[in-house]
Amino acid sequence: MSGQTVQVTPPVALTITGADSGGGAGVAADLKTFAAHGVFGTFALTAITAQDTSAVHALVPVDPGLLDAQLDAVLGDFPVAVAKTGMLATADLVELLAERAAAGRLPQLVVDPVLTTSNGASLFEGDAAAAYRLLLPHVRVLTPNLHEAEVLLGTSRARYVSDMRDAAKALQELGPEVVVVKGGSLSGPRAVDVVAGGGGQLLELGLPKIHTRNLHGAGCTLSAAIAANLALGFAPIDAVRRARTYVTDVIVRSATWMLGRGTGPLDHFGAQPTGLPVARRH
Ligand code: PXL
Repeated sequence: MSGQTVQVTPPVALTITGADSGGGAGVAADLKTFAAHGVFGTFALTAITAQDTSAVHALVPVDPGLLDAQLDAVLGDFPVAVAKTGMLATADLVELLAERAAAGRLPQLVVDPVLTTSNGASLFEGDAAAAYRLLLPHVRVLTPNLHEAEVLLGTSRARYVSDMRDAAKALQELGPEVVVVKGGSLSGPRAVDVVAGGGGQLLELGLPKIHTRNLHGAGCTLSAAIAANLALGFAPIDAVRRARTYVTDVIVRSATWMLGRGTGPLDHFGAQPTGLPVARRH
């Protein structure tokens, strides 16, 4: 074999999401998470936002034709193992993706049905429930937070883990193989996620809440880590467990970061390399 180079194809994931100019969420969070897992990341942008750690100052969705062209380019050239969605911006773009998914073009689809930023700013225009219901039959893993679960189901405010169990089961009936209802916004010392898996199995996964000002992009990071683990060959429930561990580590490591005046971003790659200037306090 002397003189010959062995060529390898790394696992490839595709994220379909928005651009956050603050670098903390959306495509930036997803590509960093893929890279941290050794997965090659490709993307199709749904929207550009002018955004920082406190607010969304401008938001422009892409034209459906431009989203389609990005999907054609990536899916035509790369062996995409997993596709994931984040901010889809408009009901029109969700419907376009539902058509592509129904045609079998979005493998092992992970859907994070993003409707707002972590600061509560709206990132979606149109009837989210009607549009997402077209996409859900083609979904491998769905990761709503409590608010998103309520919007998709048309139910009122969840207060207890038992409400989350009901929501996870009801969402699973709309098509996804696995549903992860994220309960971080419920009061109490623990962050509990309810996972509806195959065969009607319901799991409650709890972790102590971490006190930090830096959670911008945590939802994107969880769903991207699930997608990365699927691309690496893990089964959905194992991918969810591994992704939760990754996100928890990242949040713990980022708690000392001081970036921006609002909800700060996450450190996807661990401690800062030595020799770099230390971050200044504002
Ligand atoms: O924090 C969620 C978020 C904010 N901004 C953009 C995003 C997302 C999640 O996908 O894409 C642009």
